[in-house]
Parts: sequence; C-alpha cells; structure tokens
Amino acid sequence: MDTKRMDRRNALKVFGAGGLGLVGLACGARGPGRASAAETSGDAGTAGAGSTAGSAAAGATGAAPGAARAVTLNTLAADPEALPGPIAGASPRTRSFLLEPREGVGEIEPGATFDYMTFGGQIPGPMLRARQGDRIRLTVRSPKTNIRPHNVDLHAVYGPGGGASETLVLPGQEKTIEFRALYPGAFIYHCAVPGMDMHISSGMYGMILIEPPEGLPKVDHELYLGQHEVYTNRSAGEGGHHAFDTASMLREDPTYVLLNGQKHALTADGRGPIMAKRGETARVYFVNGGPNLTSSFHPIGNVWSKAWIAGALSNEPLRYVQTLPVPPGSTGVFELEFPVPEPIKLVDHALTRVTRKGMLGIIDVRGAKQASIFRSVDTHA
Ligand SMILES: [Cu+2]
Repeated sequence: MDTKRMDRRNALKVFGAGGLGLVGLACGARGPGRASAAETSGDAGTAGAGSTAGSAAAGATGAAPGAARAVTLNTLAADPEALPGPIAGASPRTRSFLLEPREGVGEIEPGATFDYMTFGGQIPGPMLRARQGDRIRLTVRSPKTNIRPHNVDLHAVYGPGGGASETLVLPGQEKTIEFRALYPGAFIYHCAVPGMDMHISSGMYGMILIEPPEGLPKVDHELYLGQHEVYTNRSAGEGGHHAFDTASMLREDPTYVLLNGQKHALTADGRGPIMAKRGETARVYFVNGGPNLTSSFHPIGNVWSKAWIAGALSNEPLRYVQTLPVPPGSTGVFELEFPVPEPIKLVDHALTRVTRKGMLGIIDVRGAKQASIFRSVDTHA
C-alpha cells in the first residue's frame, strides 16, 4: 500500500477537501538531505549549497508568456531533518559560516513556477547554529548569476541593522562580518534590502540558533521548519509561471502560505512526510519569515509539550500548549511527545491557509496502537 498517499488523503479529509486537483501531483523523491550552509571550519569557501548554476535569468528561456519555466532550484524545500547537530558542552569559539543569496526558478506546486530568491537555494535558508559567547564570522557571497542586491539582517546580532548594511552584496560580491553571540535563542535572519518584503516573500529568510551554554535537552528528532507567504498574479492551484504581485502584497492577501517554501512540501505531495516512531520525542525549530502574516502554529492530534515562545531560550518553557502565535520576524521552539501512532498535521490554525494555500506538513508517527490512550468504541457490539 502506498502509505504516503494514504497520509495525503487523510490529511485532506480532515479539512473536507479531497477534490482540489492534487492527485498525481507528487513532485519527486526526497532531495539531498545535507544542510547547505554548514559551519565552514574557518574556510568560508567550502560550504555552498550544491550547484550555483541557478539564476533568475535562467528562467527566461523563451517559453510562451505565462507558461511554466525551466526549474533551476530543484531542492527548494529544506529537508526538515538536515540541520547542524547540538553544540554539546563546548566552550566559546570562533565559528565561520557562508550564506549564498541565490535567485532562481522553482515550483510552488507541480506545474506552477515562480521566481524565488533564497539563501543557499533552500527555504528556509540553512540553519546557522552556535553557542552563546561564540564569535561568529559570517560571509555573504552573491553568485554572478544573480541579478539583484541582497544582504542579511540577523536578529542574534548587536550591531547596526543586524549586519544588514555591512553585508550588502551585488552579484559577484562578497562581504564578511564578525559578531559575538551574546544572548541565546532562536532568531530569524532575513534579507533587508529596500523592497525587503518582496525579497522575504520570495524566500529570503532562515534561522540562526544560539544555544545557551548548558545546551538543550536531548530529543530523538530535531526538525527545522519555516513559514512564509507568497503573493502572485495567479490563483493557488493554477499552473504556469506565477509573477510576483505587488498589489496583493500591499493588501496582505497572499496566493500561497507555505511550509518550507512549497505547497504541501512536507507531505506525500512534496518531498514526503517526516517519519517518527511512537515513544520518541521531537523538537521543532520554527521560523516565520512572513513578511506579513502571524502564524497560529498547531500540531493537529497532539500538543506542544514544551514551548519557548519567540524562541526565547533563557526562559522556562510553557507546558502543553495547543496553538501559539509566531509573528513575522520571529520564531518558536516547540517540543512534541509521540505517545500514540498517528499522522500529526502541522498547520497554521488560520485554516484557510492550509488546504487551499499550502501551509501543511505531516509527522507520520508509526508504531503499535495504544488502546489505553486512544481507541474507538463500538457501541453496537
Ligand atoms: Cu534579497
């Protein structure tokens, strides 16, 4: 049996929407799982994200106006399990990272293309992970194939614009900043050039995680997820090339609301659900790029057993919270327990954004049923 397909049907049934034309739209196997801006061990030149061949210009291949364009960003949805490992018991040190702004054409959903802007060719951009007290050396390098200026504002930085003005790069340029990570937490980074709302909406955001000196509790799975919204001149579900639409952005009326950059990316319609086993635990690092909508982030069939609002890791977590707001430009760090097997649907509980606009991911928890916790009761037996 195709279990992924079953998961998709179940997910849609929850929302009463099985007829949205999504059947058969699976867009391929899981992509490479490596985080694409790994720490560079002092050599910023070693950590790019796969091919640098993609460019916005590459999409203009002479196709008919409005037709879907050739895809140059093939692994757009970040692998939620590809993130740097915990910083265990380390003393402060210097860590070097590379971020590559990368423009290109990607699929929002199968058959519908869009001119994305990204960090490292993935959404959210590669997670940068360090420890409170570390000195961080960050290089921003823009390939010559780009056509726009970009920069990075990191909310983990004490400094002008979070580093934005000092990292401004034109195509072919490279800039480096150094900063001390003086406070712990999970923070967004994002492009902050003029027109930054358009750049973020096109995909330019990610997370920098600064662990407290004592580290974080051990869990079985660490997951990296990002929400943002896209404004186009077409409707969700409509094929062809979607152009960015400023008027709908000004109305804050998005065409798509996405988890990891593509419609239903973390379901059987995309790169596949996240797999887990009953009895395991997981920690979700969630970043909301926006640029405009607050997420009401909720795990259907489960609860956030621990929640650090806004990713503020210096505080004690809240316990057993159903839905938490994550505003644009912020994060949340949430833990889950898996006492029963079930597909857990990760959604923005502003539910119009889920089935129609794309904001859905699934954690598929497998294992033996636990009748003492949950069972159906046949009252006619
Ligand atoms: Cu940019």
